[in-house]
Amino acid sequence: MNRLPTQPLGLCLRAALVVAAAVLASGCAFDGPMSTLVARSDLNRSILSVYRIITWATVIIGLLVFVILAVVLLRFRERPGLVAHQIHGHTALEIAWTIAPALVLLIIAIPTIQVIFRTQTAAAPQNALEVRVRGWQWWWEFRYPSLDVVTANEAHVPVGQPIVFVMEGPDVIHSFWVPQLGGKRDVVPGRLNRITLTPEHPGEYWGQCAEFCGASHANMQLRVVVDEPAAFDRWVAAQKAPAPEPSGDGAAGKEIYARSACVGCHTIRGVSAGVLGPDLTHFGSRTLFGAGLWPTTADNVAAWVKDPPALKPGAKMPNLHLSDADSKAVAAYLVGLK
Ligand code: HEC
Ligand SMILES: [Cu+2]
Repeated sequence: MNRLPTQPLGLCLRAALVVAAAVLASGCAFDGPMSTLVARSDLNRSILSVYRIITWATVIIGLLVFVILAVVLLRFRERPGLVAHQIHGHTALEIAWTIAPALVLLIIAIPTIQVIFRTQTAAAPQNALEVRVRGWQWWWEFRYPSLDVVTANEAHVPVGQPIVFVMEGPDVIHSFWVPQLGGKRDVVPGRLNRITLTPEHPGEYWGQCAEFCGASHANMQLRVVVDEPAAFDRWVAAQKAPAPEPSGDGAAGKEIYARSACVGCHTIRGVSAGVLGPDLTHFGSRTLFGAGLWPTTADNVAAWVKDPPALKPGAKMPNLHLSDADSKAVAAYLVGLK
């Protein structure tokens, strides 16, 4: 029999690949902030239960196949004097290998269909808190109709209460996705999609637009902050309060804001009522801006106000050519809007 000569270089290469794959795999974080394997809501727990059933079913089938393969390879390996014995058909075997996969599919299908129905229910429980999610190119708006609160990119919700996120698409298709709280839901213009879930642990959960929507799709992040009920009530009260009056640099910034094009796109209650950009009434209370891209510091905000498209490709907020001094003053005003 002809055998391929063992190539030392090829072997080394293969060994190196295996080591590299192992090192890479060890870098996978199963509990990272964007991991779907961490269940922090009832919804994600039910999705994970389906993952688990499918993983175990495939692991068991995989092991079984490899064991049978090994036995067959060893028992029927080439030996002198061994002649293959031809048979034709085996009714019992054929029935068995038709029924077994059907059973496996049934075991997977029943919980999967149950969870699909459970996650697609249109009716939210009576005590659910409604959060209207608007996906804009390239930021998120959150409206709380029952609380009269509007915010952007950072939604707060209370732990233990059912939340119904209702998706509205003002421009193109986006997809709302907070992996630890639940699956993705498309945000489609002309449709109201819903996702209902009960957050089960306080914390800060990361999200990301999951449907390609243009230049800054990758920069369209969000946060859902799950608060204890008392902390949530404090947040609501603070958001409903009027915007604080600025002093010093901030007072000059307010004047510049009020006489610039800003007022056409942004709302600061009592100052302006634009609707094309994020509501800035309590901008300073959000830890990040630009859809999760930068910490809300005076320097970052000044850089943004000076030239948004330079910081975020395609940004729908134009460069208004403010001077350095004016950008700083406006930033001081905005960061003070706690
Ligand atoms: C043509 C409409 C438009 C004008 C004019 C405009 N903005 Fe914006 N602004 C936007 C949009 C849209 C965004 C969201 C950009 C993004 O995150 O992709 C935004 C984002 C911002 C943000 C970040 C908000 C957040 O929570 O992420 C700040 C701060 C801001 N604008 C301040 C200003 C100031 C100050 C002015 C005036 C100097 C101004 N904007 C003028 C549309 C506008
Ligand atoms: Cu997107």
